[in-house]
Amino acid sequence: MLRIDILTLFPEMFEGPFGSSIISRAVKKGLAELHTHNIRDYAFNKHRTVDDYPYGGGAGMVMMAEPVATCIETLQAARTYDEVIFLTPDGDLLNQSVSNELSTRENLLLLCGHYKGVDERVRELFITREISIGDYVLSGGEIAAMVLCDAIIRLIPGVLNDETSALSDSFQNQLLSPPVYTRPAVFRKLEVPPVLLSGNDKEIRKWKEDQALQRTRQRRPGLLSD
Ligand code: 6GU
Repeated sequence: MLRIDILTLFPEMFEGPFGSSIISRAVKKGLAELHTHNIRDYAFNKHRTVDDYPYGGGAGMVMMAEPVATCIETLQAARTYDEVIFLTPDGDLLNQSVSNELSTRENLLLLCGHYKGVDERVRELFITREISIGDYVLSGGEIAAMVLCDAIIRLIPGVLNDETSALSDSFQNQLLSPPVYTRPAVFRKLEVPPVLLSGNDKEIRKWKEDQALQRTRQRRPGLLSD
C-alpha cells in the first residue's frame, strides 16, 4: 500500500482534487493513503511564524528551516520514507518513467515550497529527491504535488477499472496515443475510420500502432529519438 504524506502551508488546496474521481476511489478502495500536514502547526512561536526575510536581501520571503524540519522529523519518527521529495521548479523533470518508479514505493513524503523557496539547509538535511512538473513557474508546490500524486496513484494495480488502460497511455511506451472515437459513426459528415468498425482485431491493432507512430512523429519527434 502506498502512503503519501504532504507537507504544505495550504492543506485545504488538496481537498477538491483528492476528494473526487480516480484518487478518491483509490483511497476508498484502500489502495492508497493520503495525508496532508499543515507546516504552520509545527511553528515554534506563538505567532505561528513559518517564513522570514532572506539573508543577503532580495525579493520575497523564505520558508524557515525549523517548522519544516520539526514536521518532517515528527513523521519520520513514525515510519521510514522511501523518498523525501521537494517540489521545486529547479528539480528533475517529472516524466512517466519517474511516475512508474514512484508508484512502486510504500511511503513518500512530499514537501511543497512556497514564497521564494525553503531554507537550503532543509534540502541538505532531509530531501532525497527534487521534482519539477515543467519549465514554468507556479506560485507554490501544491499543484505540482497534486499532479505527481495523480500520475503515481493511477498506476497502482487495481486503481483503474480496466487494468490494461494505464499500459496504453501516451508515454507508457514512449508514444503518444492514437485518436479515439465513439458513437455516432458519422458526426457532422465526419466518419469514424472504417477499420475501427471492421471487427478485424489485427487490422485495428495495426491502425492504432500506425496512428500512434504518425502522431508522435508529427507532434513529439524527440520522443522517438530518445
Ligand atoms: Cl514543483 N513548483 C513550483 N513552484 N513551480 C513549478 C514546479 C514546482 N514545477 C514546475 N513549476
